[in-house]
Amino acid sequence: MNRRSLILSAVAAIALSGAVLTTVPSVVMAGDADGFVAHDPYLRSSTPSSKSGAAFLELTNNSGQDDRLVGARSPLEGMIELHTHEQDANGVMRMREIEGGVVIPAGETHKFMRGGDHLMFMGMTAPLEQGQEIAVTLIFEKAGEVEIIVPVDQDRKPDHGSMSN
Ligand SMILES: [Cu+2]
Repeated sequence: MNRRSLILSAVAAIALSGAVLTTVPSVVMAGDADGFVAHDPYLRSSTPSSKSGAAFLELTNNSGQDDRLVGARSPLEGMIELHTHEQDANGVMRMREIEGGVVIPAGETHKFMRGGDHLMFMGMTAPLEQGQEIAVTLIFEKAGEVEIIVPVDQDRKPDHGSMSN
């Protein structure tokens, strides 16, 4: 609850700044040249009945200015945190929340990928269904809210730099 209220107050702060939420949030599909382009998004859970999952995508900033992804939400129960993986002192890879959001400079692409940064879905109350399409709202510091569609793909294998399915 604590983290959730923190995120909600962050969103409220953005709204109060007047930068966003004064209009209907823009819906940006892959290929929109003027905002953020989400390439190949997908969401999966580690086991079919898991109450948490992770979403991966490549996010390109075509907005013309540096920006920062500060949060995300979806209609699913629970919440979404921005996570990354890092090695602890014992050499074990662990997930942790990214403090302060993810900076994406103008014209650059940030990869949310297996073993790296990801959108962590926590506290889900129903299992993800293969092929289900989730409307995920990405919240940017400057661009405001951008909705993308993220399909559930439980079968997706990690990419290893090659272009394959
Ligand atoms: Cu995570």
